[in-house]
Amino acid sequence: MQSVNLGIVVTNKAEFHKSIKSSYKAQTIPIKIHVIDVREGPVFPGGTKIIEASESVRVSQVIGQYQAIDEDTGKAAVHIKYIKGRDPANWITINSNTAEIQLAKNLDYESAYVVNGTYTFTILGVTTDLPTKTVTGTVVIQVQDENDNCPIIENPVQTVCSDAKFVDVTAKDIDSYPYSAPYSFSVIDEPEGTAEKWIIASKNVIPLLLLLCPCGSGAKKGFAAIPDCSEETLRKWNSEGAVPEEKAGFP
Ligand SMILES: [Ca+2]
Ligand SMILES: [Ca+2]
Ligand SMILES: [Ca+2]
Repeated sequence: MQSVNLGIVVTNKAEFHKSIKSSYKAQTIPIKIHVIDVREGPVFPGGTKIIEASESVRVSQVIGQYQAIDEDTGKAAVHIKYIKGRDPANWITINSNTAEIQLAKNLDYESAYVVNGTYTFTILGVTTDLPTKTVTGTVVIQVQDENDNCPIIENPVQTVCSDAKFVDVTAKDIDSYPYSAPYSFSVIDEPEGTAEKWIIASKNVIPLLLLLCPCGSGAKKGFAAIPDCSEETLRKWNSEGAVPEEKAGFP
């Protein structure tokens, strides 16, 4: 709106004298208001943009665009450059002309920078004509988890005595459900015949193990290393009773 036309009339609040009452005629005084244009400058529509992107999105791929709007025209702002604001993990590259958002690094759902599945950074729009104005927009990336981490056995080396009835085996996986637990366990048949001796009773317990203590190293507190692997020695060690030093025939 460049100008506004108004009309006003003026009269007394008090009633007119009867001598002029009949002759009074309201006279409209026109007033024209010229509206002076003031540059509002650009704004990021909504102030926040939400983008969905998977962990599997490749580096350099454009995942979105967040252009500022010129409030005077309602269209994409011109005479503006875009730069990155706060980007805590340095994952983002901004195209200074188009405000396209590219990945500088792979998104990582498991990163400490991702909170409740979202990564937040800011984009700045700086006008190139004077007076310079800077506007800030916030971009929230909703990172979609992928199964990009293998589960690992939490206790890969365990030392137990040969009369142990079972061994607990647990696994962990830093992905979220369903890319972590529940797990599937299986016993590798190495050496051949091993798998037949083990029964996986539940998802994380392997009972009824026929397991001999490893020789030499690897013994933990509560267990002692067996000096050698001869069958005779193992048989003695495998019986209940005193520690090896007190057993007859043990060196
Ligand atoms: Ca990841
Ligand atoms: Ca993942
Ligand atoms: Ca996983």
